[in-house]
Amino acid sequence: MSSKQNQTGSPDGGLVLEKEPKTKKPTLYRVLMLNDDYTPMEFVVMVLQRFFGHDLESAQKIMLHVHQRGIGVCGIYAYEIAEAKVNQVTQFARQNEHPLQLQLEQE
Ligand code: TYC
Repeated sequence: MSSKQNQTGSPDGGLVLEKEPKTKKPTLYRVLMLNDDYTPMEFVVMVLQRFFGHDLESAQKIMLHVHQRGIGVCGIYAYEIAEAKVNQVTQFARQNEHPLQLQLEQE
């Protein structure tokens, strides 16, 4: 057998290279936050830090954007995670008697 061959007799050992990689990227969703007239700014900033992992500066920036423009992006996640964030934050806001609303949007 030549040094370039192996037991299958072909140079690549019969290896079939996949045309497509087996891993597929998940469809991503934006978690959007809506403005309202009642939820305190400090509460929104705290939510952005606690549930979406933003630091204080980033959370304040997003909160002000939503306050001024009416809507903004909290984060981008696979569907199950995005949906869980919406449910957790909505529950937390209602427990604290705030009308804060979130939406999902496919990227
Ligand atoms: N508009 C609210 C206020 O003036 C603050 C606010 C910001 C509420 C962002 C919701 O998603 C929101 N207290």
